[in-house]
Amino acid sequence: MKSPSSYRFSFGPWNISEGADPFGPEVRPAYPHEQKYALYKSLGFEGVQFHDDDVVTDIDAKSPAQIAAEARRIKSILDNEGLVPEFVAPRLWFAEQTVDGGYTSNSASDRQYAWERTQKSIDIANEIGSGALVLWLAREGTYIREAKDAKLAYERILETINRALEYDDKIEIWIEPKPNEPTDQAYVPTIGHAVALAYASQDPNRVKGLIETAHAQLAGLDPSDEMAFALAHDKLASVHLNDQNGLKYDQDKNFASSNLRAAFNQIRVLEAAGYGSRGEFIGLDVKAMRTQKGVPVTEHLSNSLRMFHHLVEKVRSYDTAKEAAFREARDYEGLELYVMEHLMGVHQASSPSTPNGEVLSAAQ
Ligand code: GLO
Ligand code: MG
Repeated sequence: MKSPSSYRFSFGPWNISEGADPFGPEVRPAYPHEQKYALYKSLGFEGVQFHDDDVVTDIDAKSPAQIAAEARRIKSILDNEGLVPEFVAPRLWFAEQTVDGGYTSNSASDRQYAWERTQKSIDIANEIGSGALVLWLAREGTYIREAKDAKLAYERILETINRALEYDDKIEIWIEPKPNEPTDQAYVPTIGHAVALAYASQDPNRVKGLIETAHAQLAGLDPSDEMAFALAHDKLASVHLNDQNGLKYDQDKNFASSNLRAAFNQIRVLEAAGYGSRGEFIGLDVKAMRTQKGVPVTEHLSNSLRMFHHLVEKVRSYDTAKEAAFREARDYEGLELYVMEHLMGVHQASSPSTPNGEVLSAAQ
């Protein structure tokens, strides 16, 4: 088993934010973008998740040569800080041309813009030394079903994936599914959809998924089962651990803060599958509370990481022989009590019982 320190952690610069929400302005002055890199190591992170324009600002106004030069400059900052870029994601939800989506827009020129941003993102990934393109398909969906031809939209998404695989014969494409927000209904809402696209693509080995806890919860699904599905197909390229309190806007709460047991189960599934042993990152995608004072606010990152480490310990001290005995006896009441008391740090007396109520010795 790996020690907790052998996990590698990443977050994106957007996770250090100014605290604006749709109901009010920034509550903290912006922390200069390029000074954020210096915070990573001391917070316990080594990977940087990037949007294309986190690397190259004002990307639409720049030539390919300017984009490459700017990307190389950021790469040298990363090298100096001892950081690695985890992925680059085209930010296809900000520009005027992506108001109605990128790859699935009804406008041919907007689709062309989305493709060009995708090419630029792959070029940037190559310059900074990342082998992965993340597609969070933010606006690839509809607010009303009649707005787009959904079958055509799915065909267009697959066509774009194939185009990207052809454009670069090494890049991996990691799809980050999310069921809603900013659209009412997003295409590719779950990891099942993403894995289906991977298998349908020209090079299934290079198309994988990135599962965010909150996105699975927003789809009404259990994040650990979603992770298990991807792992069973060897398609879990990365995770965005965070949390979510019920079905509402995407909250990006601190990992384990709302659903402790679900968080335990995510780590239980990741650990059992040896996730991370091929260098996969544990990514966080957490937002600071708007109420938090200070500049920059980073407690949400360090606290989430701390909870991750605590839960790794909980997974490693979890008695799997006991679990097996409870399963054998089909005593899931007993198993649940064991799990709950284990998480609470309560001394456990519970053991599986036979249908007659006798305590099974194997589990004692
Ligand atoms: C939003 C997503 C977003 C992505 C990021 C990388 O809900 O989680 O934060 O992770 O854009 O693609
Ligand atoms: Mg995310």
